[in-house]
Amino acid sequence: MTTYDISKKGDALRAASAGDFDQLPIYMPEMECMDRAGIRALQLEKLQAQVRYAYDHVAYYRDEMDALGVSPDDITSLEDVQLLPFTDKAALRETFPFGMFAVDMDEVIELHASSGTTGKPIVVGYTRDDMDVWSDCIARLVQMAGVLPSDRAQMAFGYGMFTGGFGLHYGLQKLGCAMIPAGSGNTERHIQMIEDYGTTVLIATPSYAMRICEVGEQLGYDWKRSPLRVGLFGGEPCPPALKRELEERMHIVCTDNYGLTEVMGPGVSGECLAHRDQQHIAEDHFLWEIVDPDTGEVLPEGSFGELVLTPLDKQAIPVLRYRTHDLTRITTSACACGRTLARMDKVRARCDDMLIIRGTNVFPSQIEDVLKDIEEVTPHYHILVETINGMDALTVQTEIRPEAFSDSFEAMNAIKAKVKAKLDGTLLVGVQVQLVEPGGIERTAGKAKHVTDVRDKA
Ligand code: DLL
Repeated sequence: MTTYDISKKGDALRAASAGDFDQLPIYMPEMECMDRAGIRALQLEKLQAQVRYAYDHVAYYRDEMDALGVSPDDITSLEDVQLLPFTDKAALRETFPFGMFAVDMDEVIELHASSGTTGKPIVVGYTRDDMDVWSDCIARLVQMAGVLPSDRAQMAFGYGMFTGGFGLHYGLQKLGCAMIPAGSGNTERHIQMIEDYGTTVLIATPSYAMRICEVGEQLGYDWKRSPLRVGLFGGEPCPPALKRELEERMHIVCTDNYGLTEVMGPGVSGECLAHRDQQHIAEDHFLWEIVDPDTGEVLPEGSFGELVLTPLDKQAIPVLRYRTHDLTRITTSACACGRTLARMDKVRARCDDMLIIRGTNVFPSQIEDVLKDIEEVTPHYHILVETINGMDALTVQTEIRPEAFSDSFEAMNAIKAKVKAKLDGTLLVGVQVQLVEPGGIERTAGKAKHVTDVRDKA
């Protein structure tokens, strides 16, 4: 067996592709590699305590459970979670700001809020124990990517109410990394800091990481010789083609990590280097279910549907059966990395981001998948939905790659026709295509906004 020095650029990936997983660290092997029966027993014990805690401390849950005629004593198996009410965003909004809190504010040591753009935000709180659990969950997922205590980690998430910044910060620091709290924005400064401080780990949304990559290339920065070796991404879908491109162009290993404010923030699940399109769920802290997004009916393991999460040891805000709206499927089969924790497929779509165009369902991820196979365009795109002559009109703006860009009208028209034919064929609805010059699609320092829907609502 070859020995790898995984603090060296590329060695974690080389070890993983050679199947030498015992050379990659596991932060909490006693939890992450526990046998399935042990995980289920631990989950049941925690679920019973958490349901009792929510019932005793949150009036909202007491009322909901009383109305359903369910008592905490009815939870005698993991399947009994199905007796409990669902929780959705509306419940957290209606009780804004602290109506769902189970503890006195004196016990809360930090607040965060969702990144919602409309209406009231959702505010969540954490006790000291909640923060400890959160940091442990993060330390685990960063080690899945091969991050070590000796790493220097540069934060490109914002440090505001968004859970991404501080969440990753505390977890990386708990592992022992040197944190470089650069924050979001000022892309050129990020590149300078990577070089000056010998940054080895970058934390960002994948779309902002691509921006950092491009700006570095424009400045003549040599990513191959850069100290950077790991990218920790999350906060938005990371299409496989985008991840591959970032790994190749920046010469780093990237993992994509999932979470949401309402149940904790980042740290719910993270990608290991064995299954690059899935993420291990921190099952000792989250009970998962997959339900039919329309009926709420619980689906068997392996089915594709909406992820529902019940955090198992939240103190400040216990949340029962949270409807994430994220679509995925879950498996508990063995993983080559050695972890026994269930794996969820990467979230590519939400049930509420489906567009209905002249009666046909269209997901932005379908458009992404078509564009990724067209070599003349970049992964950057934007979708505009309007009402024209009383009808839905869908325009896909896609950015041409510098090497494919020319001032020949015919050449550009041929690319446009190719993109349109592929999109029409997949989406089964007529699409307008607009080719945009390289760099023409707006880049943001946070989550990318892919859709503008300005249809008449009448
Ligand atoms: O985005 C938490 C987070 C921050 C996760 C940083 C990972 C890294 P919210 O702002 O509440 O929380 O948004 C949560 O974003 O329901 C998903 O729809 C989406 N999302 C988050 N991470 C991923 C991911 C944070 N890796 C919502 N892949 C979730 C796909 C993601 N979607």
